[in-house]
Amino acid sequence: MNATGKFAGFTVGLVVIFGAALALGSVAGPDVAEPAAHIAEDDGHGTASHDTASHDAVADATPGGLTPTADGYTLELASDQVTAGPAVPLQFRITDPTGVPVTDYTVEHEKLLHLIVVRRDLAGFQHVHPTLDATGTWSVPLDVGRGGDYRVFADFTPAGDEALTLGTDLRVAGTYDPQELPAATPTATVDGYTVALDGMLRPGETSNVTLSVSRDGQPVTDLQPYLGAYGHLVALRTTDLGYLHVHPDGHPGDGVTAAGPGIDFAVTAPSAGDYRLFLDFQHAGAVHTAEFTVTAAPEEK
Ligand SMILES: [Cu+2]
Repeated sequence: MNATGKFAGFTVGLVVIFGAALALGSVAGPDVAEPAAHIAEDDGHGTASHDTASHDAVADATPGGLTPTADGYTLELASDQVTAGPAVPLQFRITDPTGVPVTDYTVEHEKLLHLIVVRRDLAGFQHVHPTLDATGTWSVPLDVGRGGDYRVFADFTPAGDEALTLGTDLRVAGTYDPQELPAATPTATVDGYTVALDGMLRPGETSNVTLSVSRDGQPVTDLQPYLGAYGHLVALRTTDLGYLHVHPDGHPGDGVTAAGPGIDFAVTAPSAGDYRLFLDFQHAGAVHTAEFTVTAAPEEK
């Protein structure tokens, strides 16, 4: 099926659904803007329980994002093939167990949905926040300057349901220059910052990992909250791009958590092998992403 045909199907279906809802007089205007009340909850007392929940979630042996359908929800791209470019429009929707596009989401970390995109060789990582329209279609420009197969992860919580991460492939036509997985190193540099990783990943166990940020040899102690935390960590298993989204222990304003240089995470690697870690942090008004390769291996006895 070509892209246009698929998207036309979307639209017709939506008109029918909206028509039916209007006839019943029951349509509540889809809330496109992010509700301020939910943001306040996420910044406040709600965060502690959320962090506990996310740690429980990663303790599950199966990473997220391996399938486009889970718990009845499905991630559908309007088109699964695009041409390489610096701002390629991507459109998608999440359908619920009855096949209807989801328009109502619970804010997590200040956003209704987090979209992670990375090429299958783990190059070209991006973490973006698409906009939702009234029909349940999400839109965002992607920076896919090189060709290849990309994995698209939607990390979200449908209103009244559990958080989940769905994943699907996006084929990008263009020159493909596959990269070797960078070797495992304890430090990464990005935009003039050095990030040092302290800790080991152990398969099937929860490990404490500290990522410490410095610039020009000086520890950075004025990290800025980004999406309600001092750091966001995505770990992808290199064999299949199994997805772990890990939040730090503690949060800004809890009276305990320092604004750097160290950011502490509890990470549960579901199996032995290589992982690529992507740390988003904010300093001096800009967001940076540090990348590491880490090997999870059992402790030598
Ligand atoms: Cu996000």
